[in-house]
Amino acid sequence: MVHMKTTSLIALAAAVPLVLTGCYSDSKSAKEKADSQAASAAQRVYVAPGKLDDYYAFLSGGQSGSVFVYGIPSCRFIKEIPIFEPRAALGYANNAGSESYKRLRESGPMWGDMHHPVLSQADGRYDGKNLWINDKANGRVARIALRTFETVAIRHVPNIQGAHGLAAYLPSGKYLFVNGELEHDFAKNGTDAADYRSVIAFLDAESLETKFEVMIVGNADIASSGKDGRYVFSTMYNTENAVTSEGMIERDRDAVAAIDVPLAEKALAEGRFTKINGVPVIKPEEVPGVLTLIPVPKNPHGCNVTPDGKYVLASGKLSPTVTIIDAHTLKVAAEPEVGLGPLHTTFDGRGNAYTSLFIDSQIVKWNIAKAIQGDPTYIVDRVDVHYNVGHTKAAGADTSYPSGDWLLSLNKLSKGMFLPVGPAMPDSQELIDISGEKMKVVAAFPSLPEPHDAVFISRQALADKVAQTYEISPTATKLGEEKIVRNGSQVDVYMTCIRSKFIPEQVEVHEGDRVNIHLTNVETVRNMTHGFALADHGINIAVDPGQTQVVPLIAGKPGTYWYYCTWFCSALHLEMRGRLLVKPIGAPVSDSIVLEARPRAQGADKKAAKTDYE
Ligand code: K7E
Ligand code: CUA
Ligand code: CA
Repeated sequence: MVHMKTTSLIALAAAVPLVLTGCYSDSKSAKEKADSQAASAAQRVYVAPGKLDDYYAFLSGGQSGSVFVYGIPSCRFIKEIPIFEPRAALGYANNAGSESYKRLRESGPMWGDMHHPVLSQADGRYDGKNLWINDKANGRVARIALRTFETVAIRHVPNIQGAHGLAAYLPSGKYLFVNGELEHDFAKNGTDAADYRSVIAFLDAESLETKFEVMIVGNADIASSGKDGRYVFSTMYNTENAVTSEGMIERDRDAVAAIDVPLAEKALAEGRFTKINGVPVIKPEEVPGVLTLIPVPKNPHGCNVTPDGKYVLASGKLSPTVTIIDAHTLKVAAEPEVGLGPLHTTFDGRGNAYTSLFIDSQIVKWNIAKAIQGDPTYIVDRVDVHYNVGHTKAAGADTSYPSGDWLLSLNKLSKGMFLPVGPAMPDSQELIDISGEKMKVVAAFPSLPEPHDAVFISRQALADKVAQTYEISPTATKLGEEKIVRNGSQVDVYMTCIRSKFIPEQVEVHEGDRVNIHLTNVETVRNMTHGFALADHGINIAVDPGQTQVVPLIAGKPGTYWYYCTWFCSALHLEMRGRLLVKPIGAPVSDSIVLEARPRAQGADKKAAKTDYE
């Protein structure tokens, strides 16, 4: 298919000069047509400065370890939410001993590979409360509270390798479930691969504590929940339980796994499980019916339940088909051919499915009901994307009410889209207008590596949910109550900041002291984030209005170390700084908070303090 496209492009290119020389007015009208198409596409995505986008899309950042927030339709990059990697600019996990550092460090390494962002729902719609994401590399799941757009929980999931597919159990949302894509060596003998098993882990959606797991032979890849509280689904591409890529494609059919969640809960209550590493693990051979394997063609990938909850769709990957499975009876309803390399499927709420075709580099739109009825006209449209699309996601497609206007194509390669910027090129994402019968690619934008999946929330669903300032904690330092508390070599500095001053502007400590800076930003207006960087100590934090952050540090060699604000907050931003005065051990230190504007050098006459510039 890729080859065919190239050939037809060459044919097209060869035909162009003929058209140009043959008929000037025709070519002019063709150019006008192209211009007007470009103008209308540009208009569709144009959001004037100061105007708001209709959607905020959360793109999983892949191995960048953070989630990228983009405005849709403008494709403007709005914010990064760091999760599995430190980000100094946001004061996230970059200072050893800080809260965010500890949370990340205690759960695993300081990086992650994030694939599947999931938004919390209530009554079939996004409720604007939580965003969850997996870390495939290190078996973790994180929760971001949308009230602050900050990571509030990270947990390691026991008994799992390659925490991959992630979804919320619907409609209650009480669990998140995450799939073990890489088979786990439970016996810990490193050799008997035939004994490897995977689990699908069910986590408390708030605390992320693992409540129970269901063991499977083979692996679990992508996840999706039924909508009525009975089954959750996972695709499995390695039912062979093989350890080589050839072995993993031996069978013509692999499976979609359906887990009966109420039955699993019953088994738990009856004690029919084995505790492994502190987690109750249900073995399907001991609880008949808890796991049903539905055969589907060769190494399926995407797993997507339709908005009405009637069907679960398994995208064929190595088979040019999508298998439509009845989500209640678990019977295969149809297996329409859609194109080469189907990976993921998404929905517009009008009965159409949109499947990404990795090999064809296309999004194909097809009608689900027609495919089930065997109506040969089920393919509605195809559109080329650039290039090699992985996930595709339409606005609201995971809810019961997709909005059917925009679709993102998350492409793996950008060949030819941008001037080479080194051998490593950016990924390319494309925005497609799906409001009409035909799809229209209207914009493309690069991103950091490498978003897999995305999820959109409408502006309205977020608008009144996000805090503009933190509520000042009752224990936070108040303006005028700043102090320095010493306990041997432990020094706690209770500091405030407000435009354009830190209080105190001078802190005296001894070399090697363990210093905690408890910094409260006492601003009460939005936008007024201040930073605190300490020269030559590797320290930088960001403190939002109303927020208190604690930064531990070890005082260095005797001398003067300036701390300064790193967020450009006011005309006196550069003057917003103070000194950490490190004294030799045993030297007297002062706890004074307020300084004279121009301190006089002790016992020195005026001349001695003069500089060449005075
Ligand atoms: Cu298809 Cu990890 Cu969602 Cu990537 S997975 S594309
Ligand atoms: Cu505070 Cu700059
Ligand atoms: Ca297989």
